[in-house]
Amino acid sequence: MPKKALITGITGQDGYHLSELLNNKGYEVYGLIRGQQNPKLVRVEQEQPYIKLIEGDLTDQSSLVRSIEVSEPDEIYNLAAVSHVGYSFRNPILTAEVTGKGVLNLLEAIRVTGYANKVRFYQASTSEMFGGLDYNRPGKGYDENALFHPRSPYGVAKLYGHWITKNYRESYGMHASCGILFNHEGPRRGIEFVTRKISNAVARIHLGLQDHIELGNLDSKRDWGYAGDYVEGMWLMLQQEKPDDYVLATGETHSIQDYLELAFKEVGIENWHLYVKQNPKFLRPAEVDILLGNPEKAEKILGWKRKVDFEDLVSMMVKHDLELESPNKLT
Ligand code: NAP
Ligand code: F7E
Repeated sequence: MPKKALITGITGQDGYHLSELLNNKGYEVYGLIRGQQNPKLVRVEQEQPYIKLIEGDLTDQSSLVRSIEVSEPDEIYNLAAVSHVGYSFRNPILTAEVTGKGVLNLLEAIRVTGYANKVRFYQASTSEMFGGLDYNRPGKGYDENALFHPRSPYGVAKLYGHWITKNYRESYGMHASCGILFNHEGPRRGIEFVTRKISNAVARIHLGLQDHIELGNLDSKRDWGYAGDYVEGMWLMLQQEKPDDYVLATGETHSIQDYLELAFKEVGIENWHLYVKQNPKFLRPAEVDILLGNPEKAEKILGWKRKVDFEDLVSMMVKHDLELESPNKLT
């Protein structure tokens, strides 16, 4: 019998990569999809016809109960969230409902359906829970024992999701693990996130389709890896005998300016400053200045290590967008 996995957030970046990984491993993959007219439904149906889609929403507990009854999963990966930090400042209550309380809705659905001791559960925790302020170990980076100090409604909601998952592990003996993932990107990244916004704009500038890009804070630094590597770590967490929490990161940090420099170089432009304008619209009420992760525990226990480095990530994203935006593309 093939293993069965239920993935929430199936239409997102990680949902794409994780379902590909699990399908290749022979899993039967179920995906929760929300909304009556979700435009991403067509994309999933065309590109990943093997996914069995179940309608549901993290804020609607009855739909979560049904999704478990229908899929009878061995593993559940909770990737669904309001995930954009800037958006969470403008929509903090929705963010709390989905990204925070949504996790409880799903854990309760697991408990009331009698799956607490039958299923393995993954919660998508985040480096945004650290907040970049207590960066007191320069060079070493945040590990699983570092202090949390979230700096956005998103980070605060994720911290609730993190602790309620740990609480269900301790209270009901659930095999529930949290992956504290640092930023991971790739061609499937939403256009509203800075790396994809830049790679897409660089391609369009090169092709003469736009003449500049508007950005907010260019000084913040992130530990950027490739999403395809990180979903492997999620799966490995659920294959362990004991549930636990793990940081997945590259152990390197780079600024937005570093990313801009490499992305523009990819199309032969050395002086990227000429094409970038700062727009206060993209600044946040509070910023996470620097994130650097320490993945030693995941490397030691899970045998996980990122494969794609920063330079290759930037190059991969720009090349993809050049192809996507090219008027001569074959499709
Ligand atoms: P993403 O591309 O923004 O995808 C988010 C997914 O959540 C989408 O499929 C979206 O569905 C779904 N969703 C939103 N609200 C929902 C609701 N009320 N009910 C059900 N589904 C809902 O995010 P991602 O980059 O793949 O990240 C996956 C998870 O990891 C998220 O929880 C994110 O917060 C977390 N995370 C991401 C990173 C990163 O760097 N990518 C790092 C750490 C943690 P629609 O298509 O219907 O909008
Ligand atoms: O911003 C700055 C912005 O939105 C990165 C999510 O996946 O990773 C992601 O959150 C940095 C910030 O990602 C623009 O101020 C400048 O300092 O790409 P981002 P994020 O906020 O790090 C974490 C780990 C998650 O968990 C989240 O779900 O870039 N920045 N100018 C900009 N950011 C955006 N989006 N747009 C700009 O124009």
